Parts: sequence; structure tokens; C-alpha cells
Amino acid sequence: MKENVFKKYADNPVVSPDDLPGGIMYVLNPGAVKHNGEYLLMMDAATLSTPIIFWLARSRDGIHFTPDPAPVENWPQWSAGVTECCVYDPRITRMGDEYIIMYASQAFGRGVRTGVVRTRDFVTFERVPQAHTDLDNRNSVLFPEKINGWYVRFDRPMSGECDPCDMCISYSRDLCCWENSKTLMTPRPSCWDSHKIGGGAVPIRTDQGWLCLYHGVDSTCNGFIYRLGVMLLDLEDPTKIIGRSPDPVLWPEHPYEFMGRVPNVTFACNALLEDDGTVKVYYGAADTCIGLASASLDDLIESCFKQDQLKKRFFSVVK
Ligand code: BMA
Repeated sequence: MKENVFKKYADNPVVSPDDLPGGIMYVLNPGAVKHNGEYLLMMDAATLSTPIIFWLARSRDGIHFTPDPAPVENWPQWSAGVTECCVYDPRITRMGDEYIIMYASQAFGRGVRTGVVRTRDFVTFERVPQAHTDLDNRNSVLFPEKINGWYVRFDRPMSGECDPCDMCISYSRDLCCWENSKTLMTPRPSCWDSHKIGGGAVPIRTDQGWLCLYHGVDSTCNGFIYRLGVMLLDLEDPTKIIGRSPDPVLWPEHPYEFMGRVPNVTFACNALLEDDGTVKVYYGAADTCIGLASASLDDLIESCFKQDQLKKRFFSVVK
């Protein structure tokens, strides 16, 4: 192993709390898109005493970002008496000329659920009502196209914050009502993704299948470690796993990833494919700042087919 599929930008982090005004202490886990010739990050941001809000940052070169002077305004409230008190981990999917944002939405005394909001310009936002309560479900990531007439998303039903979780896939005709939920993948015993797993970036269409980055959590006696893995899913039937990397492709290895609000965390909500075949990821590091890492699409696809010889020899549990 020890072979870094993703190369991290040498001057990471690319966004730090000090870049934002107003006592922001933590900035993390952005959704990312290219919009109007700019790289746009929609970041989680929090002070010591306020819950997480969304904050935009923009860049012409994908490296040097300027945060907006103020957080996102005009974020639509839930109807039906649900008051959102905390929002986080936005995944932004472009469909046609609009963006659909799926994110974790926490309401006073009502747990966490997936919120769905659409925008064309990141100035005005419109909520897509969810047909049922869909409580205790987050890490939702919408595929960038309908498959056989269905919207498709990853999601991750959960019980407690620290409990083991599987990664699921669900379908919808209208983005409101989600059905036909199936377990897509489970944690692998004795591996880096042994405790819980969940969606990461919006899937990228390749000629070999949907390339998907996901997060895997390992539980140690000193806490969790969050790493990123990659898998390929069938283009026509994304419940079919074509390949899953035995090793993580990105993991905490630098002080800014080890130290912060939550140590040992690398967590991604985006993956941007460039014209030259490079995949850029803006990832949350230690729940405190944002790093940039790049990999070639070909290397990521190859990782999905790799066999881990050592594990194959010693552990029968690894698929
Ligand atoms: C997950 C999410 C992320 C966070 C990560 C590590 O469960 O809540 O927002 O980055 O934990 O703390």
C-alpha cells in the first residue's frame, strides 16, 4: 500500500477558518461545482457557539479561494413546522441548468434528515419538499442523471452517531418521495472501512461505470478515523458493484488532518472531473479546514480493481 492515489496540494489547506470573518472556527466538507467559469465551494462553517451554516467561496484557478463576505442568505426553511437549526455536508449535483443540493438538515428536537434544495445561481434557493419524514438519514448524494426514468441517490439511514451503518441506494420519480431502498454496501470487517460507510462525492460517469468516492470509518480505541475509498457501479443498474478499492485512496497523514475539532478526519462531499482527466477533491480535514487533492481518473478506476494480495492471503473476510 502506501501508494497515494490522490496527491495533496503542498500548500494545503486551501481554506482555513482565518480566511472567514465573524469568529468562524471551523470550515469543512464543502460541496463543489464549476459555475460561471468559477470554482465554487459551498462550505460548512461554524463558530464556537453557533451551529453550522453554509458559506460560499469562489476561485478562478481552483486553488486560491475567496470566501464571500457573509454566509449564504435566503436559505429556504422547511414548511410544516420544522425549524432547521443546523445544516451540513452539502452534495451539489448539476442536472441540466440547475443544481440540486442534498445535505444533512437538523431540526430542533427532531433529529437529522436529508434536506433537498435547488438553485440555478446560488443566490436564490428553493426547497424540494420531502414526502415523508425520512428521519435519521443523511449522507445523501444524488446521481447526475436519471437512470431508467428514476432519480437515484445514495443515502445512509442511521441510529446513533457512533453506531455502525451501511450505505444504501434509493429511487424517486420526483425528488420528493424516495422508495425501493436497498443496502448497497456494508462495512468490511478488519478493514479501514470496518465500522461505518457512507456516500461522498457525486458519482462521475465513466465508460467503465459510475466512479464513486465514499467515506469509510475505522473505530480505534482512541476514536474514529475517516478515510476515502472508491468504487465503480454499473451504469444501468447502480446496485451492481463492479469494483471496490481494497485500500483507501485518501487518508489523514498531515498535522492539519490530525488536529482540529475532530482529529483524524478526511471527508469529501465532491469530486470534480477536469478536461485533462484529473479529479479534484476539496475535502474537510479534521473538521476544521479544507484541503485539495488530485488524482487521475484512470488511477482511480484502476484502484477499484486492485487485489490486496496480503489481505487475500491472510483474511478470508475481504471480498
Ligand atoms: C460525519 C459527519 C461529517 C463529519 C464527520 C467527522 O458523521 O458528521 O460532517 O465531518 O462525521 O466528524
